[in-house]
Amino acid sequence: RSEHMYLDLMKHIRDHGVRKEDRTGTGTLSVFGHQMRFDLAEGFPLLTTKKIPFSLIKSELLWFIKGDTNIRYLLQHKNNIWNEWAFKKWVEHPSYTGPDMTNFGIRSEKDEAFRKVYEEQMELYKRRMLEDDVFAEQFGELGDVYGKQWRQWKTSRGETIDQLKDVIGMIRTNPDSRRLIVTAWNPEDVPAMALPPCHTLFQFYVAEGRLSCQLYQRSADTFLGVPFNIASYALLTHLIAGECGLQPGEFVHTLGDAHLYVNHLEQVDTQLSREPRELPVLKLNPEVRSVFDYEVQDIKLEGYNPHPSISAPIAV
Ligand code: UFP
Repeated sequence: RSEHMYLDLMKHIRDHGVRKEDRTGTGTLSVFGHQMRFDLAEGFPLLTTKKIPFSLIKSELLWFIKGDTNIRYLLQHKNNIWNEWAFKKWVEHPSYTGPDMTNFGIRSEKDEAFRKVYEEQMELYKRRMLEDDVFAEQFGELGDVYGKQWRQWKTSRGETIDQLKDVIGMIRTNPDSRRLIVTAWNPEDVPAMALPPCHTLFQFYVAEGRLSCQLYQRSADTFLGVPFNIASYALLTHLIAGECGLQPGEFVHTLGDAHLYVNHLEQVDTQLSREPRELPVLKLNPEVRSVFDYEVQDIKLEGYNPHPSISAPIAV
């Protein structure tokens, strides 16, 4: 069953991972090179051994697909997962005159008084992002994120490549192609990026009327990040299969540095003690013809009945 692919990986890293220091200073157990396969006909691979907020996965993926790189769309959908990145740009800008927010991530974890001030500033920022068009345009923009790489890849000749649209066209016209690839990794941009793409590259494959997708993920926070990543690419595969008149096949998830942060190990044990339940089923609005036209209400899950969520600190 699908979910065991994931649970077995966590168990494997916990029992056999090597202790490895990392950029965030947290410390990890890590393995290099691992592959999971999810047959999408079995059900939608959203974990049931802990509750995962599917609405966040949905609005983030639609945001990528639209080629949007401004967090305003996410805020309008009550999705806060990219806020810190945009907020950082705002508080480092000369026109920001509020209290000093240097290193707000680490400081708000250690200093309760600062945390209050930070949360207040973040609320102000979010409100202004939603109410002030000019402010939103300038200070909600993240620049080089997936939406840009997928839909508006800039070439050295000043042209723009719409990788997602092109790959959908190729799936339709030349499904046997072995070149059905979208890449987010641009070596020219990487040195200047705060967070170089974790989902580095994905490839589609068509056989027997089914569309499969394989993702190469260079770095995988197995407890917190990977459950989101699996569901996001499974959803993308469903949407594109629908547009191309194909059935969803497999999602193949290939990981580079697959790690568990050492401050997640207790949570991992809790999750591993739980029994997976029936997977939910994805329901797409059949009226929507193109992946570019979906809105959040066109995508629904039925029969999602997970164990409770398990909270864990995120390493930044
Ligand atoms: N990470 C994920 N999935 C994601 C994402 C980040 O697992 O979709 F955006 C994790 C991987 C790693 C950290 O723990 O975030 C990125 O750090 P680094 O760039 O040092 O690999």
